[in-house]
Amino acid sequence: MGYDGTTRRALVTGISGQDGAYLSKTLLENGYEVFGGHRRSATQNLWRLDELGIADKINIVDLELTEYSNILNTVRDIAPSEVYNFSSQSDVAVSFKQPIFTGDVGALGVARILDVIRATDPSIRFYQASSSEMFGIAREKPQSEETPFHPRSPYGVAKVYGHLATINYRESYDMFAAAGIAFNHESPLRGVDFVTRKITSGLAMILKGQAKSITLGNLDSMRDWGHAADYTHGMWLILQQDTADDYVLATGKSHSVREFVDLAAQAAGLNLEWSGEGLNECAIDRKSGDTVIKIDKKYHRPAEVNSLTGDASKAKQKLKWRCNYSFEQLVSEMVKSDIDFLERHGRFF
Ligand code: GDR
Repeated sequence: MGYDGTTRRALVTGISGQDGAYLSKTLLENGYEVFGGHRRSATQNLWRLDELGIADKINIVDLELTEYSNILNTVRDIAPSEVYNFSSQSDVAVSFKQPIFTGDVGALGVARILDVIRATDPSIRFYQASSSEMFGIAREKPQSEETPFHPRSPYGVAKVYGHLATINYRESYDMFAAAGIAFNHESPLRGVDFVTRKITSGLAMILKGQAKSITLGNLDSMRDWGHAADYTHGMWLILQQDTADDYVLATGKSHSVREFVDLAAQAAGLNLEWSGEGLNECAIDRKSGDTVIKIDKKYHRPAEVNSLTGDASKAKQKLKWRCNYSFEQLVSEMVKSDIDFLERHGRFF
């Protein structure tokens, strides 16, 4: 069963992640039957699907992207019309410690899925989650689909392979293989190790008396932060086009980590005062005098991507894609949601 225009059956790899959850919600709202690929582990971590109220509507399947036969049998059994690949070791800092695993899943994993599609049913539409990390030391600003890649981490290197493999299969076998080059996209469902949610969850813990401070790395890093719900909608649109292509998904505005901290602190009712420089920089809450932000070298990376800003003109024009959330709305939603999350669950997971 291939893509016949009416059958709506999607396989989403990386179902336990932020994008897997938001995209699945969109797919369900559009009448799809959703199959979620999940790496087998001792504990099933599907809390994001619960938060969106869709956990019982998704068929969870064990899927391991390092196993070709597992992918082959899964695609054969499900016979999806669309496959969205969100599976990867997506933590850039961790990729320096686990470069081989990161490449196995993030680079070769993409080739394995593409080759399974080629061998089973080349009419299956494929979406690859490419990343702004591919630009690394960006040669121009803002970055578009035409900007050369210069990744700065094993994660970014793996993503370049996955991206180019997607284009190569499209050109070689006439497959509908498309990619979204997504800039940082955040939400209340973001993992707590990524800087935005580390900050918002940390602030919620400080307000609750569960933590005294948040320890960060490079505050000068600039990122183009959007809302994941907007981005996953764009990813779905990418697979609904007449032809497969690649699109940057970005807001076009970037902010420093320090700015994110300031805005999030304001949303949490704190007023920060910064002092010191480099590793000695810190921020105190003017009211309580408590040190809220500290710096530790261990959160600095062996190589950093200092600044990213995306140009999403192509997606806006061709997909009619728009961002509904402003940066301010994103930050305040995350802070509010984390205060509420801690109230409901007592801890973050
Ligand atoms: P990034 O996201 O590496 O851009 O990749 P992350 O939130 O981890 O880092 C953003 C920037 O913040 C700086 N930073 C810190 N980062 C973390 N995680 N923890 C800290 O304490 C900290 N302090 C400062 C980082 O150095 C960096 O410059 C994300 C991932 O989701 C990728 O999978 C995805 O492809 C890209 O976004 C787009």
